Amino acid sequence: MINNKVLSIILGGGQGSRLYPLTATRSKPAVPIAGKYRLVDIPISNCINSDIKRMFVLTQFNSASLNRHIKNTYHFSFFSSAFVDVLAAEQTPGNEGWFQGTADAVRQSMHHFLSHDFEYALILSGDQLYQMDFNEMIDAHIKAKAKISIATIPVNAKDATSFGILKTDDKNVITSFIEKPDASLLPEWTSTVSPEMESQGKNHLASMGIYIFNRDLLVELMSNPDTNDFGKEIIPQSIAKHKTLSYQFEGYWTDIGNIDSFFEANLGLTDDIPKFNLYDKDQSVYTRARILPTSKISGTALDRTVIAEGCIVHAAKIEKSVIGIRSRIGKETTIINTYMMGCDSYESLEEIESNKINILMGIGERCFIKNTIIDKNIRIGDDVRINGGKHLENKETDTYVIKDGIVVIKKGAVIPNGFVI
Ligand code: ADQ
Repeated sequence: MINNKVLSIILGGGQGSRLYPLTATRSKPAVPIAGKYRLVDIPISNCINSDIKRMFVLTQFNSASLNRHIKNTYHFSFFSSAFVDVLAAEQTPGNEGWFQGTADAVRQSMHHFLSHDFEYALILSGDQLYQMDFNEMIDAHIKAKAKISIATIPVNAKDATSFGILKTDDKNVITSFIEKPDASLLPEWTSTVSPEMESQGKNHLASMGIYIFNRDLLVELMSNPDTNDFGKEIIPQSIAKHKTLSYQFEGYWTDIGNIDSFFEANLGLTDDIPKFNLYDKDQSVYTRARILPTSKISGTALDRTVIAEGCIVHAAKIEKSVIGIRSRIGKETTIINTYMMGCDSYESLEEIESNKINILMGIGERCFIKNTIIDKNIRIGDDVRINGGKHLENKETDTYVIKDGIVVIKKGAVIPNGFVI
């Protein structure tokens, strides 16, 4: 079995603020997605489904919610060598703290990896939505006697400028690579793709930021302290010296590293046939088993809506929305195009009585909420109107942020009765 020779390294996020304010008080891997999961569950589940069970998650800071989630979710047998370990940037006499980039994150954590027996390092991004059997990629890597492999996917010209773009020879060996090329350069960076991809205008081959490195080569490359990033430095500098294979992936894959793509990917789960299939028994997505009661819904017209466990819903209408665990939604409220993350706990009657805020956790009565992400543990009063959309300008207040027309209500925010956005 080859997968016991693989160690997985999940890049959990830099200092970047592309998912702010969702990352204001938690590290990126802990951001809740799809009503009941966390971002980190995606790469971890792909590893488990591929029988790769030794994983490190590299993160800038050790958030309590990430540690709690990993500790409460991934229990492996006492006799198994499987583990998921979170490694946060450490301040040591030799460095000031933060990882300076993806390669620096791996470099600073090398001493943790090297105490394990492995031949191949599988490096994964922490902010992508996809289901992939890594064994096929590992097999292709070994068969080609490659030193590095990169998972690749055809993309159109509009997307190509956000990715590493590459060209290969007829044996899928990468011959040239450019990180996030300027649009004017794209005509020189096309590849031969399948007729189906060609018909969709997807004739640029993009790196998915998923890499396999042979252990010895990774050790060698990480000994150069001048390179901090895989896409900008390590990959472009390596392809001429070390055989680098392109492993073309055919399935659904999307980057969810910013508010806009995160919002779209979550709402995409409400499609009749979602591109990301949470109902596939062979590709389960794992998360914490919370032992919550079923959801209780009264008098609500539901359309293309996903509702997690433990909710109490009296809304008038919910359309194209994802409603997360333990959400409470009051009477005559309408919710459209919205991702509500839910709550970490229920309020007890004593808590409600002693609560001076006077607004219950969840969403009150007669509210209208559209094009909004509602972070965890919020209190939205009665008669609140939040109408997100392109007509709104980017803005930040104590309780919400508007980014490209999407309103994001901050974690734990209290929105008073009658408030309008
Ligand atoms: P980007 O996604 O722009 O491009 P980057 O921001 O470096 O690259 O992020 C890659 C992954 O590493 C993400 O999951 C991110 O959260 C994480 N990460 C970033 N900095 C980190 C740090 N300092 N510590 C820990 N984790 C960190 C990359 C490649 C492109 C490729 C795209 C595909 O550079 O070539 O096309 O991924 O999405």
